Amino acid sequence: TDQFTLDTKCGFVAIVGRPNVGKSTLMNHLLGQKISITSRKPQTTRHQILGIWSEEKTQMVFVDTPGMHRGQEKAINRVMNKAADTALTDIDVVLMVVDRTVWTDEDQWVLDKLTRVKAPVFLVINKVDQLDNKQTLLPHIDELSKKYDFAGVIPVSALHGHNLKHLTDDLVKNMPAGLFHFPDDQITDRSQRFMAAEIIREKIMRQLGEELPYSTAVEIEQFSFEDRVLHIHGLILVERNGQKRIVIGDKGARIKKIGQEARLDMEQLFEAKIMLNLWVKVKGGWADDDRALKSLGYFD
Ligand code: GDP
Ligand code: K
Ligand code: MG
Repeated sequence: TDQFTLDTKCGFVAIVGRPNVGKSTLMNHLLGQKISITSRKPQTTRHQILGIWSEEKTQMVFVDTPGMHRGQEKAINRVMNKAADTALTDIDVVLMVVDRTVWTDEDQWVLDKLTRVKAPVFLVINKVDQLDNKQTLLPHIDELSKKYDFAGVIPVSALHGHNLKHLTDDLVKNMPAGLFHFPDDQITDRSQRFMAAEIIREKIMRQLGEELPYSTAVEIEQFSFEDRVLHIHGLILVERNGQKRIVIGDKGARIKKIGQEARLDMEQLFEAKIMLNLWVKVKGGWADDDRALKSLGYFD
């Protein structure tokens, strides 16, 4: 019999790049689901998140990484860099994402880290929708192609989904034979509780001023179904009293808006009616405290 003939492929694809080039947006669009939170602010992604893409014979497991960056001062930065490094072992393809026609020192720093990776590296030039002059793209692709022996250089718009089919086809070709690692209807390795906390954090990142988002964390205290309604209690942790006032806003307007937007995303992702309650609590210095990070799930 041919019962043992392996006709499926499965592999891991790491998405790397400096902060804000669109790694999480790319993963979400490849999956057709919002798995990883995104915002205009660097360091939105704090955790390594798997996004699982399956079709009949192929499964690709995308690893969205916190952006690689050089700042090591705070514990949270160390953890984020470690997560990005870990993503480079045991992977079959690397997608290095860059922004349009700019190549920065940080891009070079990321590329230098990739020289020890054995897997093929595809360069994804993202945000081409923002190019004023499309003529600059071809010479730029030529120039970047000389920097490294890339398996391919692919211009895309992650936000608008341009050219992503091309990218997916190239990736599928590079997947090794193997059994699926996950059930074909699973889209991420993270729990629904974790996803709920991330959605709340995304709304905070998007709605609040520059200084605040980095000193915020979210804990889910309750996540349970009652009468077919999903009841979620989220605790927003900030470092100072002033920050608490900002998150709550004038007569509670800000936290209400954060809650409304988060609830809409949750209803879509969990396909359920949601009752969401949010609280804000001051918990000093959590971003620089390994123990606090551990309790929030930043360490395994
Ligand atoms: P990451 O830090 O690399 O994960 O970047 P994000 O995915 O969080 O994206 C950073 C910002 O770039 C967000 O505001 C995205 O909406 C935006 N962005 C991502 N991809 C594109 C794109 O293809 N075109 C445009 N115009 N914006 C994009
Ligand atoms: K970002
Ligand atoms: Mg990200």
